[in-house]
Amino acid sequence: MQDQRGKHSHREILSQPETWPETLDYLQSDWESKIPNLNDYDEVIITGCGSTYYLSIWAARYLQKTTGVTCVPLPSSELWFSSENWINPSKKTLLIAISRSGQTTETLHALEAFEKNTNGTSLVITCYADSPLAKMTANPITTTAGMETSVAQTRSFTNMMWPIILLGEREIPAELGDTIRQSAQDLINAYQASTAEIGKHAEIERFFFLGSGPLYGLALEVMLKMKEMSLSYSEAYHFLEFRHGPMSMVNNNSLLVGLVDPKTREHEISVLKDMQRIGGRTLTVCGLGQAPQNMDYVFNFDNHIPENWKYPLYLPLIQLIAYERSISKGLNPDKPKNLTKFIEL
Ligand code: F1P
Repeated sequence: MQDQRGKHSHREILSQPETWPETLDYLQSDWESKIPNLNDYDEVIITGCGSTYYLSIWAARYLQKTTGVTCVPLPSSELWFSSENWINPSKKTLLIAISRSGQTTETLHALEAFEKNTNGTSLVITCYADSPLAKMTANPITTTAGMETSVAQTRSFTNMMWPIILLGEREIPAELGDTIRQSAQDLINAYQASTAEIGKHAEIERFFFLGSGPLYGLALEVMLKMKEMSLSYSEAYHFLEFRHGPMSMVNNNSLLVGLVDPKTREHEISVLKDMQRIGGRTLTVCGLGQAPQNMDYVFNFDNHIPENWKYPLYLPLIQLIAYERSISKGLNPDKPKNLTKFIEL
């Protein structure tokens, strides 16, 4: 009997190069001409739970960087229970509510609370067009190419990133679909063997994911993937924050995964080198030619993708590491321990 463990997760992770152009085509035809302009608002609140809360953290920093509008990420429960702590009634606010399933109770309540307590505007992003959350607003963004069977979010997460990038960039570069498909497939072809080597590496027991600016939200997401899929010791920090205490946990069985930003690359590589000196191994994820010699592992993605459209490329290979580790530990990444696809209260 063939081992069926993780077959959905594996297929869904590897399908990202094909699904991303589908979502970009959908956005180009249905949304590019009418995507809301964040500069029409005084501030933006972005909310979700678990992976989609971490997506919100990435989105808030990315959108504030690209539009200059104040963007605040919140767990849905914060908005549900204490919207008055977060919403300024004198300001014109846009709420972006993100949920793969569109069924998470907290996020449904968060949207209700927002609409009840403000006269703000809301925008829903979900993978399921027929979900309760999608039906709560007149015009949801439905990234249906991200629908998935596995419990841990993989292609759903990266497909829900594209509408956020469009909100910042306002238009999709010509031919981006083909370029991003090729870049993603090249990444997987080049490093899939390394993801298996790292995933199965018996001497790696602790994972630390480091990212700054928008990449901190992605560091949180891959930290969660490693926990959900492989029940591993896994933490996430802003890059330079790691020296201020958490580095005390680095030992010879640690892997430091650096999601390197070209702008702050020098300082970020310096952190990774410091961790090598105290026994940690390093995985550097960055653009071509941005990693120095003697980093233990390097995942380079090509520089042909416009800077602000690169973010989804940081995820598939680390999702594969979590998948490989799960399988090597005899687990089933499709069915993480104690977890369901969404939390219904
Ligand atoms: C949110 C979520 C997932 C988590 C688990 C439980 O789901 O917390 O992030 O991985 O599957 O549900 P959603 O609101 O994005 O559907």
